[in-house]
Amino acid sequence: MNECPISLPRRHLLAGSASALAAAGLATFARGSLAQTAAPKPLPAFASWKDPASFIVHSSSTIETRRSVFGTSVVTPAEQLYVRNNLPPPDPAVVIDRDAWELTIEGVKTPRKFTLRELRTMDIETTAMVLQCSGNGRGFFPNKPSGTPWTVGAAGCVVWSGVPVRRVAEALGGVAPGLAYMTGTGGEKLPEGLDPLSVIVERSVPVQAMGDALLAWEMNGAPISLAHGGPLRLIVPGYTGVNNIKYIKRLAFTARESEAKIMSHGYRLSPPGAKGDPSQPSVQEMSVKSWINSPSPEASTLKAGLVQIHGVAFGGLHAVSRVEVSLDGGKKWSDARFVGPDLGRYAWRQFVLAAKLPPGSFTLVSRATDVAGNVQPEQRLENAGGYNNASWADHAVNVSVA
Ligand SMILES: Nc1nc2c(c(=O)[nH]1)N[C@H]1C(S)=C(S)[C@@H](COP(=O)(O)O)O[C@H]1N2
Ligand SMILES: [Mo]
Repeated sequence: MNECPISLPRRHLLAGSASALAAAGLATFARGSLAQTAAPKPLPAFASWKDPASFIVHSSSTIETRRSVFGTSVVTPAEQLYVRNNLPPPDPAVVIDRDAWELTIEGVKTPRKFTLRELRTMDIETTAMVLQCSGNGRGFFPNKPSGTPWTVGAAGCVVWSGVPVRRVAEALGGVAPGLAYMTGTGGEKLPEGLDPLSVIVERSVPVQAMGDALLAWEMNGAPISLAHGGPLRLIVPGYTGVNNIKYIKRLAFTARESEAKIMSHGYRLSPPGAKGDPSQPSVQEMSVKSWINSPSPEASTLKAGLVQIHGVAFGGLHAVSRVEVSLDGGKKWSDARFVGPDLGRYAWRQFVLAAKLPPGSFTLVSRATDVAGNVQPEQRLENAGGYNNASWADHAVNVSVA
């Protein structure tokens, strides 16, 4: 009780805090924090193990990676990966006794319940993929759609390990005939007094998406944290973030799409001004996209000379095959070079272009092409929710060189 918890001598703690810090040689620290007007929001408890300097904390459930933080070694470390939760996560006890987590499989010949301990006895697979929120890039929409104004940081490239969904389905006699969807349900506790369908996180994807889907318990070489959906998460490579159900408790092959609001009305591509409804296309597959991370828009004036322009590029459902970079906002383009290992069609690739920049102003943009020949578009597709922004023009980085 009398132990001083930090290394400052006890008498300094008893004095006024500013003078105590001055005595400890930390006066600038004290001044810095006093001068700060709007203090940045802290990380919430369930993500407190992350690196605070890497994020823009929009809210306790929307935490964006800073553009300047993305490195060039392909995989996004867990400490720097964005977080998006529509509901508070389950009790942390679920990631203490991980093996006891239960998942029900329905819509197969012999439906049954598995514990995670049982799933671990099946043949595993590992997949690298881009996890990207459907609303990444929403911050560039001029009509300011409601929702988090993410720029580029609601995305990361993540490696997942677990059992392939198709293997589990085969073990249970196969998907029952005529079922067109794979529906995943999150295991969060639902707030009381509300219609469960209005809050539950339940999403359906076309049944073909099961081909490369995983029931994963490991992320980047470690058990999946509570923040990222541990103990068990559905991974649907090539599909936007929301289709990758955290804390999955039910995986069902179904004749129809889920009637949960997050499926029927949320994540729909509706015209500006219109509300989402089941007649509008659903936000599911990702498309070809790239952006420059360095120099970042957060950087101050650059020094004239050689600059390594680097960023990330991915094809969504397809592998990315080419990235071009322009220094003049898209008039002239040069091929960039891919850097580092190719982790497969669903992962992103890092690219770099070395450029000698004289003093002046530059608009740096990148444009990716996938193996199917799809080229990243100049313009976004306008929609009320601000989804699927792949516009290369929107992702431009303006720099001044002196
Ligand atoms: N059970 C459940 N799964 C979920 C969500 C959620 O709120 N609950 N959010 C989805 C959304 S909108 C996104 S963008 C991703 C975010 O994944 P991350 O927090 O691991 O980055 O998880 C998806 N899966
Ligand atoms: Mo999302």
